[in-house]
Amino acid sequence: MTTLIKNGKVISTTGVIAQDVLIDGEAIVALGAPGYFAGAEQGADTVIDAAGKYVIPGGIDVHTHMELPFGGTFASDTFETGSRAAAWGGTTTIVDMAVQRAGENVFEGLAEWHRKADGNCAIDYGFHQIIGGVDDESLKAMKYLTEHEGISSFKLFMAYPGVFYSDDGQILRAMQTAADCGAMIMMHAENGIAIDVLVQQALARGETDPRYHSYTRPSPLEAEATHRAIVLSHVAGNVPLYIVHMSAGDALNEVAAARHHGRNVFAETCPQYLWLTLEETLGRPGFEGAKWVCSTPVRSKDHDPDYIGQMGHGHQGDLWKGLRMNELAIVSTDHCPFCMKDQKELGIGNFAAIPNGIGGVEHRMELLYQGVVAGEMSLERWVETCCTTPARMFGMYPKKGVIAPGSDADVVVWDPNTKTKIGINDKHHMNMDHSAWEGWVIDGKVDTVMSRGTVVIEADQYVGRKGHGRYVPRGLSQYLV
Ligand code: DUC
Ligand code: ZN
Ligand code: ZN
Repeated sequence: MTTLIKNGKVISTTGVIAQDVLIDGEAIVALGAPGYFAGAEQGADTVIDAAGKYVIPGGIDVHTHMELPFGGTFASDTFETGSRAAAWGGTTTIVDMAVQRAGENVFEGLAEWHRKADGNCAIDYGFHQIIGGVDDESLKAMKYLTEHEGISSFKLFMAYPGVFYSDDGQILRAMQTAADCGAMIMMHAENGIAIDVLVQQALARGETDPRYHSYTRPSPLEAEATHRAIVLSHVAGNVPLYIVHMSAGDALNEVAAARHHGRNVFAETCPQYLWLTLEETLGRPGFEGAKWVCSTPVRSKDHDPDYIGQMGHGHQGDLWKGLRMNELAIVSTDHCPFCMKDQKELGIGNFAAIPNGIGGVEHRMELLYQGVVAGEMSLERWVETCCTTPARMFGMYPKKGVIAPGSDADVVVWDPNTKTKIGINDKHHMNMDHSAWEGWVIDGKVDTVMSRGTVVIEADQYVGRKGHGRYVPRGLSQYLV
């Protein structure tokens, strides 16, 4: 099977160039000036005319939670529904979080995640491993997974005491182990012990609405945990540290300062923190705000009153600046969908019982493209933060994340001239009964999506198949070498 994508503009981290792309089987074999492959066009099995469109590497979402057990229920997307929705949004690889909790065996947790994903995915997938119980056995497993299972990144939690939480001693031990074997530590950086006190106090005052979810997780508790994680990673031998779902300007300042001091510290943010505010979402009257309960929380449009840092642009302005300055290297989604019915509703009358999570795997590429339209970032930076750096950061480059000879033919044709309407009765393919982005009409549209040379989305149709997606064993992070 050969495919020629002609007349498009190929976007890479370094430029936007008119180029044709030749694909043979599962791989990209050559790029040429427009018309260069005219001789091969006759013999090509498929020709895609990308005139007026962009040709970009398939998106890589390095932070998803399909079927995550949380708050007495499970995230509502399976690998089948969630990976299909990802494809609809121009994402061709996800890296999901396999789970181990205190008292559980890491290998069994990982095996369960393989069982859930194997034969069900529309696109390729890899795993990080959540270590919710740091002990001798799980530390040994971290080394084994890095060396033998293609899992080179481990998520720890400074929040959720009694569920996934690790104390500072456990964190330090896990970081030392990661430093020994070259792995990356991913950190959920919120001071969960202090948050739990604020939550209990709020509930005792009768403050039960969804908006109290954000008020009880103020940004200094994200900044403090970020700082503490950075210090611990330094003590553990400058182990690579990646702060997940960063939502606050004061936390970002900690990352910027650490990077300035030469520390191996990286961070991601997510579309919800770049575009949504507490006032417009979580703060809606009644229970509707539950749709936007996630952790870290969506924040106020202004800095919190006790914000420590540069006043002025609000958290969102800080995050966009961080993306431009590479203080934020990646945009992921933290895709963790829950329906309102029977799931978010568990928290009626008690915001702390609302399952935490927003579904977004379908919309990351679309929503970040709005940053290009709004002048917040360049086309090149869009591709860098959503496709190329995720591959490099998590050991998948150059197989993934770039349009180059020899790379997997994970390619998206992007139409910048058409609009997309997001909403439950419009564009929406995640297994949810609502959309966090309901009614948003945005610029640009996913036109064609290829996963390893196979077209999975074309002409507003899903033409892929369950089981096409393969497990991607990953190497060590390539960002530091
Ligand atoms: N945050 C969420 O919003 N959901 C799941 C886990 C997490 O850290
Ligand atoms: Zn988290
Ligand atoms: Zn997460």
